[in-house]
Amino acid sequence: MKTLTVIPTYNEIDALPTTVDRLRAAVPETDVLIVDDNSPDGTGKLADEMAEADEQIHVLHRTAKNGLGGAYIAGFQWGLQRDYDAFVELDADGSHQPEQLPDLLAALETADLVIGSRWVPGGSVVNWPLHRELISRCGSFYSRTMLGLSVRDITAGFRVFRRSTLEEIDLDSIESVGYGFQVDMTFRVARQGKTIREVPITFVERTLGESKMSSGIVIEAVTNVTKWGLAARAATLSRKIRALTPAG
Ligand SMILES: Nc1nc2c(ncn2[C@@H]2O[C@H](COP(=O)(O)OP(=O)(O)OP(=O)(O)O)[C@@H](O)[C@H]2O)c(=O)[nH]1
Ligand SMILES: [Mg+2]
Repeated sequence: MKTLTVIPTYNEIDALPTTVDRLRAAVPETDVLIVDDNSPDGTGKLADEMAEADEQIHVLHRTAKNGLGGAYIAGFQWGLQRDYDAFVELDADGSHQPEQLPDLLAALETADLVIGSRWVPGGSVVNWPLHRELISRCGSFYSRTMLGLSVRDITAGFRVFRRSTLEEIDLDSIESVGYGFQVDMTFRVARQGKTIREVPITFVERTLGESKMSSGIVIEAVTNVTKWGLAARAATLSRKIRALTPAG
């Protein structure tokens, strides 16, 4: 299976080299695509140097900070124009352990989307402040309930998609920029009736660089989940009413 690991970056000059080195050591066969949003700290230039030294590393430069969702979509579109069979999402900041990627890839043999999960038995977080854990757990619970999904870690960003899964999603219609993007992707895959598997991972709080998490990102995710959940309920209700109404 030919795999592309997409790593979005914004100001990750300190963390990126270690993450990529660990990834190349743990899964040497994966190609890597770094999607940089013109980071002021020079991450894009560093990525170019890394790509020059390793033919399996590629870089996509975007002109402005446009959110994690937009970066992933651009990365997926780049890969879909090529012959990759599977697409990995991996943060640059060291929170996702590349050494656990083989577990996710193995699970893809019987799934269309694999999610590296903090909130299933065996999953864990290391050094995460309590308020972050609460936001994540509550966010997953709310999304799961609103959208009628059984996924435990719905905002998780360590994932593997089969090519066919991405091909059936209209990527241009994805609106979320923050981690609502992860919820949106999960919801769309589930609605296609595809198989989603969660694999336990150890999520480690970043030690290098700064978080891009903001209240705006949380508000965007909650607003969108509420909107999608209500729209899905309205659609079900109108189907039921139509079924009860005699034709003609
Ligand atoms: N290209 C691009 N990458 C981004 C953007 N925002 C975040 N990223 C990257 O996406 C990954 C996850 O971002 P983080 O800041 O770690 O966000 P997070 O993991 O939700 O938050 P923390 O847990 O606090 O680190 C990192 O590799 C970031 O550099 C963006 O606007 N553009
Ligand atoms: Mg992070």
